Amino acid sequence: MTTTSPPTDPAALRVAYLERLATSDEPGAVAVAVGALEAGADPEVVLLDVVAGAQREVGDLWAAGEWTVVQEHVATHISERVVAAVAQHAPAPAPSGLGKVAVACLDGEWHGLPARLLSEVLARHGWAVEFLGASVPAAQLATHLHRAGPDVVAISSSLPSRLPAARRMVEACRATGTPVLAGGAAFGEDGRWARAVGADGWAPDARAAAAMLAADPDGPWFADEDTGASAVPGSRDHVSAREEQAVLHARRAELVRQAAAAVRPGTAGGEVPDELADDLGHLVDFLAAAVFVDDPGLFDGFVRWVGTVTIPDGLRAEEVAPALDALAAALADSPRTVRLLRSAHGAHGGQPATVG
Ligand code: B12
Repeated sequence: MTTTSPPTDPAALRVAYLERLATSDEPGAVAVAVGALEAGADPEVVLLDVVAGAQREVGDLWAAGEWTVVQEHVATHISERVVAAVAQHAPAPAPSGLGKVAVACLDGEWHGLPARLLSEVLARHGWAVEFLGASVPAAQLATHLHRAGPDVVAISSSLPSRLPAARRMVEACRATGTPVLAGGAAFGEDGRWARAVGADGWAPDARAAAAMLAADPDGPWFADEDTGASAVPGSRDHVSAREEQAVLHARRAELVRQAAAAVRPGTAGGEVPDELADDLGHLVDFLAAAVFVDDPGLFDGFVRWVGTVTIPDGLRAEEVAPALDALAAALADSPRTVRLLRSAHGAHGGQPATVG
């Protein structure tokens, strides 16, 4: 006897939804979501367990090389439309007076859908929400906060490499006196890097954020003054971390060329394939972010990830170790950075080349 799962079962809906994304079937994807709502599904479940759940799987399929970046783009566009269809079919209630929240992605952060999902959910919990979208420059955000005067600013990022930008955004928001709530994969599984950049609070997902803001609409939400970073702001350690991060930032293009020449000698003095330059650029950006928050775990995590991703012409698993060595040789004057590069070999399951 075959058992059919109820029309509101999130796991079954996610499978059906992903099938629609896989065939670029926008009307079909909208029908899965609206059908679930009509069957009594909670809009939050459709947004967070079906759409967001499927989007994570889209990311894994892309990283595994099973889906192209174009398929990911088409799927994400359809998911944006489905989020709009859910909002139209099951509108959020009028704001309940809890307050006003502005939701913005960090400068250079193009993952707007996570922040959009957060905005939809907070609106359902009675907040007056302003969604400011992807890649918002910190200075413009501060001007907007002065003008619009929200009670809370929610900053979003999916890439830990954007943490230096997060610090700039927190400082810009702090100058307006607006409490800063941070979230998204960029800030680490336990939010430790939200502390490190000085945010007033962090939540793992939209549900937790809504619950936290309902319990305490004003913040700050981090209980203690522990910034989580081992380097006390202004201390020698902190300054040297910022100096080494600035070196990585300033020398990014040159370091990418040097690492490319080391892993693919044929590119020396010539063109570096875009995908390889892109991956090596991310390697330098994640290294700079790890130096910035003084956490080797951040860079080790990226090195483990980059070794598993199959991007045609991108950095190959066997090229990671020589790239780490080339960067260590080029950055010999940055002791903290070299320490992270050497420890990352372990995360990649290898040994650093003996220098000298
Ligand atoms: C769609 C997508 C894109 C789209 C984004 C378009 C859009 N409109 O969002 C585009 C094409 C722009 C893109 C680009 C890139 N992407 Co992309 N992307 C994705 C993908 C597949 C889905 C994102 C999504 O829809 N998320 C929606 C749901 C899933 O997000 P969520 O995290 O659950 O959101 C919740 C929480 O984070 C939280 N939250 C989020 N923000 C906030 C804020 C606050 C204040 C709070 C409290 C909570 C909170 O609440 C949300 C709702 O519950 C992810 C896969 C993934 N696992 O996320 C990869 C992914 C994030 N991308 C990745 C990468 C590498 C990139 C690129 C660098 C690729 C490249 N080489 O160019 C670029 C970087 C561009 C940039 N600088 O931003 C990697 C990151 C890996 C890593 N090591 O960090 C991922 C994980 C894919 C993978 N599996 O490897 N990407």
